[in-house]
Amino acid sequence: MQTKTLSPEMRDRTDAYWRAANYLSVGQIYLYDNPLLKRPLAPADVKHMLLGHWGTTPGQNFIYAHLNRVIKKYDLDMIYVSGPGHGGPAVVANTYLEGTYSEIYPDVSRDEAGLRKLFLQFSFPGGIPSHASPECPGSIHEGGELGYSLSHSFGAVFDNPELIVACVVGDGEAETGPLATAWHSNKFLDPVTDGAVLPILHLNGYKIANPTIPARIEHEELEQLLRGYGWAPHFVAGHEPGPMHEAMATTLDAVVEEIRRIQEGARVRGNLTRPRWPMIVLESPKGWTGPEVVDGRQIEGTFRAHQVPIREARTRPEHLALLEEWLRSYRPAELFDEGGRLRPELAELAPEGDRRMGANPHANGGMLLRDLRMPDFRDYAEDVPTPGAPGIGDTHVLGRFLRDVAKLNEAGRNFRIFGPDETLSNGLESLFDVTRRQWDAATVPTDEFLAPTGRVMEMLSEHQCEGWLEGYLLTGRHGVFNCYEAFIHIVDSMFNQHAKWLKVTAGLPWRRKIASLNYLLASHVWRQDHNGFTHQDPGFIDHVMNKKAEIVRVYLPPDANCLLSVMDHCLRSRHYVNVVVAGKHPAPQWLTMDAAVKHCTEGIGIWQWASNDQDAAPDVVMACCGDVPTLETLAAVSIMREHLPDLKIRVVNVVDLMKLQPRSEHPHGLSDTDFDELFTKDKPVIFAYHAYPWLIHRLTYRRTNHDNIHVRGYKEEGTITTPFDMTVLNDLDRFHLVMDTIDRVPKTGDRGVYLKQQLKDKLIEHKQYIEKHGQDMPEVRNWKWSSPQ
Ligand SMILES: Cc1ncc(C[n+]2csc(CCOP(=O)(O)OP(=O)(O)O)c2C)c(N)n1
Repeated sequence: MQTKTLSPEMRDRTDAYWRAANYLSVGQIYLYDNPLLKRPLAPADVKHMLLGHWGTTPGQNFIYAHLNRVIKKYDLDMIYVSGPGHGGPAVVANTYLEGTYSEIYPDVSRDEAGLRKLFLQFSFPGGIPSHASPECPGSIHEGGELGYSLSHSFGAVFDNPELIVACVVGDGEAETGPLATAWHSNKFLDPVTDGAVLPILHLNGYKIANPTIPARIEHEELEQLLRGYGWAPHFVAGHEPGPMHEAMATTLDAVVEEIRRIQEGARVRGNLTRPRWPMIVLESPKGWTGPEVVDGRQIEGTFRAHQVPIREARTRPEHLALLEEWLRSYRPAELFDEGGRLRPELAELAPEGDRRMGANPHANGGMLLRDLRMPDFRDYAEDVPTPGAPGIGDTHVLGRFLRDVAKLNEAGRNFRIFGPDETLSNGLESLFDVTRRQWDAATVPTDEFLAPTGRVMEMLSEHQCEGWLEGYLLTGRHGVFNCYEAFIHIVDSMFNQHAKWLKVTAGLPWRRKIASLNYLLASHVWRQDHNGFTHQDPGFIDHVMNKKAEIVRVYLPPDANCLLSVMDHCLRSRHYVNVVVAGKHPAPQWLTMDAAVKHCTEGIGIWQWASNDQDAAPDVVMACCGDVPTLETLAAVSIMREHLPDLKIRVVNVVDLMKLQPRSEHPHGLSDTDFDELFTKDKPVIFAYHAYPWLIHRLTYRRTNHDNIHVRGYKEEGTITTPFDMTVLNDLDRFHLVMDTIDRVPKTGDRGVYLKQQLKDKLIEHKQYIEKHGQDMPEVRNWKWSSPQ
């Protein structure tokens, strides 16, 4: 390398800083005591359990040290995302070296005692995890589950024009589906209003036990692949530290200047052609600077460097000697003074204050979070003069509200809607009255609603939508993910990781709360008219319910006014995952806005206008949860009130699913007294539920009347058919609900038996009718609730 970006003195100091980070990383994995190696390493200085990932760590330390240099040189506002976040020792070491770690955890001080704690706590009971976990300052991405680094990074830079996210992508991680598609994020970035992502593909060649694909294709093939994704890759390759420092420094200067050129071109000169953003491919040995050979087997530069290269240092003297040699190869006495403090000429290489990547407020997004400006959701109310008034489709009503949320926060640039090509399909078309889908690729005149800047982000990848939104939220903004109910399962695992992150950060006082992750699941199981069986799956709720009660909330508003009230609440909430399931098809409306606000605030309640048990104990409780189950329940109630007038019926509607759980399990849970009052201690409960029935049993199994709760829900029967037939296929229809009641309430007597016979006949009529006419019977289609006199 002929370039001279680094003076020899600067190169040596950068190398020393890197050695310090490497030393601290090895120390974290191995050392129980003797942190500065002031005496010969003894077996008792080594931890019993050796846990952690060395392989990725020296490469990340190298990157971090060089990023520090460009942050200082160009005064960059930069955060670091560690895709291979299993390299926790690297981020911990670097945030310690720059001082942020000790500011947050004063006990882990910048001296010998602090070093001992730093080493001991890592992967140790009562200590910190081995990943770039929430406990680690500067991290918004744990990287435990690989694949999301690039989408998180893009989420972070949307609407953050000054921010650059340096995103290390593991070459193994790059094989995952979410990461592979995340390269396309560059077609959505607006160089004027958004910041920049600098991907650094860490080509260290190996995963846990295999080579990586990007490392085993021709150089040209990799370059073409990345160019094909629209990037301008810069390669830094080698293993000799000296030339590598020079190459990395030169390359980083070039890419930072290129990013600035692109941004200036767009912002100052109005250049709107889609830029080819720069990225780096860093090709360095896995386990770089670690032991070359252990027990006759090559370690450095192979997959064997992935975790802990020397495993028996406590018990085998030759391993202990190797470990000591490795640690001493970093020459700790040159790096830290007698007291264990990083020498000042190295300490000054780190940026200062908030420019340190561990202290950058973007990585503790709650610090930057501002409330949304909210329109009054009551202004969007559907007019409901009487229960059963016709509605245009609940999400369409919500769309008008979200449109104005988008409008009111346009200037604040802190609210976005994400969806995999479904914002229109899910009924949120009103958004396009005021904003566009952000899109930086080519357009043709027949396109709709595309613009370089906009509040709606659509890419046909649920992973991207989720990852972008998470990155957006984690850096202190707000958003909604609208998705077909069935396909939200694609991000089950990403939801898991985010929920875990929220749980852990909720317990860290220095981490500020962030806005909730709001899912709007429309196009739900009961109304998949175009698509049928493949699109019918309400199981995301079951999945979500496994997570900590403090974090998850599930709402099934029965109509538009309830949906407005629920969504207003969700958008104002903090640090939750809110799942809201709503319909988009024209459907009857039940509650005035005033009633809806009360109902949603309570989360569950008796619908007095539909019940007739005010002056006597009910014979049956008809419970419902979800828009279609509510419709079928009310239709069933109307049949019973006409044909079985003596029957005392109580209608209970559930908006907030968590109300069903005991209070000891969920903060929203009803007390046993309240539950028993609503559902009685001994009367049959016919429960029509939106999703898989078992969940209701799971939530209520400790309640007094549990044996008497009979749940109807989706039981995996579906196809392309009429809306009513979907409920029939799953025994959730009004006729089945009435027949269930008759079976369980002896009081219905012979009248009940005759009614049951008529309803069985009706079900046959229904089948014959739909097979002939291709739509539901008029009495079903045109059914309306009429309040009994
Ligand atoms: C989605 C996912 N699948 C599997 C794993 C298990 N795993 C942990 S590290 C790793 C290899 C990662 O390789 P790479 O991204 O190249 O990182 P590096 O080599 O830098 O450690 C695997 C497969 C995981 N963490 N996440």
